Amino acid sequence: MDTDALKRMAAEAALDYIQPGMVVGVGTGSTSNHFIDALGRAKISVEGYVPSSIGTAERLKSLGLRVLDLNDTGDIPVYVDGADEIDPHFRLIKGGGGALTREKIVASAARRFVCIADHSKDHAKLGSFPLPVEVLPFARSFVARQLVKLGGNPSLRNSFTSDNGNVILDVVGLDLSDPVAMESKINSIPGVLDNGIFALRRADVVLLGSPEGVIRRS
Ligand code: ABF
Repeated sequence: MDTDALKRMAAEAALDYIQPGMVVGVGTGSTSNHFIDALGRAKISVEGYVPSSIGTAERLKSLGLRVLDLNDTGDIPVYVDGADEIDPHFRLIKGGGGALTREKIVASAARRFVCIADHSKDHAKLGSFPLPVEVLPFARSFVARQLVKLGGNPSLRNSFTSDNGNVILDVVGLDLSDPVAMESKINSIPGVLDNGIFALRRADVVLLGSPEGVIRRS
């Protein structure tokens, strides 16, 4: 089975967590796109969807699904999104698609975070995938120097502006053996909006598409 089919399998399994009347947070990326398409087919009578990016909002709208503003909802019962890496404690690296800041906000507003991915995202520890850090353009060079002091090697993502008007530094070489500490340390650098470590708000449920079927962990 190809990777895309495995992503679709995980995305469709996430429908089990959606109940009528809910407000549902929706992630960004190719796996989340499969989830949106599955929502379009399932036609569950939810209250609406809070998107984690402009792209996700557009895809939801194109399928006639009701998009809500996070400022108009209370806490969200469930958030469904993909990841770039998942560790055994459900801590994640996200942000390969550049939507990490809004993704973390919606995930943090959610009572349950269901992470959907193909099984290649399952890792014994975090750190192979370059860590995305969203940075105010004004602070790019300063933040890059601070990341070097933390042991990282940052590079500017080419020709990319986030939905929030910012740049992304992709950082390799950081020691992520204590993901909570590194998440906090990076976010304390002035000029950093957020980084792609999801350890303070990790996933609650992980659904992995594999050739043997969907692996469910919670
Ligand atoms: C989003 O989509 C991101 O946080 C993550 O970078 C990416 C996962 O990519 P895909 O679903 O396309 O494999 O969830």
